[in-house]
Amino acid sequence: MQRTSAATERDRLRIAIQKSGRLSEPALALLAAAGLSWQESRDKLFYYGESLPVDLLLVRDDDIPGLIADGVCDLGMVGRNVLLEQSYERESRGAPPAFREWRALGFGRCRLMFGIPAEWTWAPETQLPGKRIATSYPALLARWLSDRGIPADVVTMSGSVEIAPRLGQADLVCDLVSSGATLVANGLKPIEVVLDSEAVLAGPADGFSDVRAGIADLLLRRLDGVMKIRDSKLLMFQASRAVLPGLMQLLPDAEPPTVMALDGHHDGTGDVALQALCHGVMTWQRLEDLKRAGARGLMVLPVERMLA
Ligand code: PRT
Ligand code: ZN
Repeated sequence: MQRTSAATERDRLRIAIQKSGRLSEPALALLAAAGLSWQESRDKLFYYGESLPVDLLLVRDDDIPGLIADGVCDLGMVGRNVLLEQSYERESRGAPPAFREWRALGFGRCRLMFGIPAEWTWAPETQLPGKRIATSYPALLARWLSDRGIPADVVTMSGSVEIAPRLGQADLVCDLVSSGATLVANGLKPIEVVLDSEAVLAGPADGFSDVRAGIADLLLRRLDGVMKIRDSKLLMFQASRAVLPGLMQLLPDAEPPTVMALDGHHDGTGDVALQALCHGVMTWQRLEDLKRAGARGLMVLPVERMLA
């Protein structure tokens, strides 16, 4: 079942996803939501597509861009940080572009940031020259530095970057951050975003010219549909008309809302009930912000299907 020479395989699409890590589950969930189902190989490294001719290869995330470049896989789901790092690395040695981001997937969000000693006040142009910066993303960091003409030493490390300053291997770090807790626990403060990252669908720099083009098109359309509705919620609340502009500012991701006057207030001044389809994640924090801004009786309803 598992063919080894993918380069000769032209009738099925093969997607690389992370075997075990932050991106594994959400990648599988997204593909499943797009209607894909599989038969797993015994070693769980290869999933044979049943509902569509789309197979999965489960690998280390760092291998994904290379697998696309080599034609072993057609597409991959990988962090933008990994994809861009390897693109810049290829570029720096004059290799032609072999992969690019096809879609942002909306999960695995994080930021590549500097982590500096807590007592520093950030002044990169004057502070960084001659400093040693530990990172697992040397090409991304080198580009950031050279864009600003800052001569600093890039110390490449494959893991545990955050402890480098304590061990005296570096003066500061440039590392992935989500909550920032790891940096803070190591006496560093996160500052300056070098890259905003999330999982992306990566594909070859050029599209496909055989039957895989049609399969990839179908898959992309389904993924777009799933992503559009994934975080969408119907938000309902009441408020006085006077505070509506302020409330709408808190809802930049909302479609134009339906606004209904509540009984006895048809003079354009009283209270309204409002419903709006929101595409961003409706967190408790956002609901609390809306409440503070004057929304009452807030309700968040799931959206099952949408046909525009
Ligand atoms: O084995 P394999 O090589 O496949 O896995 P991996 O260990 O390289 O990858 P994994 O699963 O750790 O991360 C995969 C991808 O998830 C990364 O390339 C990013 O695109 C994305 N991602 C999202 C993150 C984080 N969030 C994140 N927080 N990757 C790493 N981290 C690290 C961070 O650097 C810190 O050390 O997690 C730690 C906790 O972060 P804080 O800021 O919340 O403390
Ligand atoms: Zn990795």
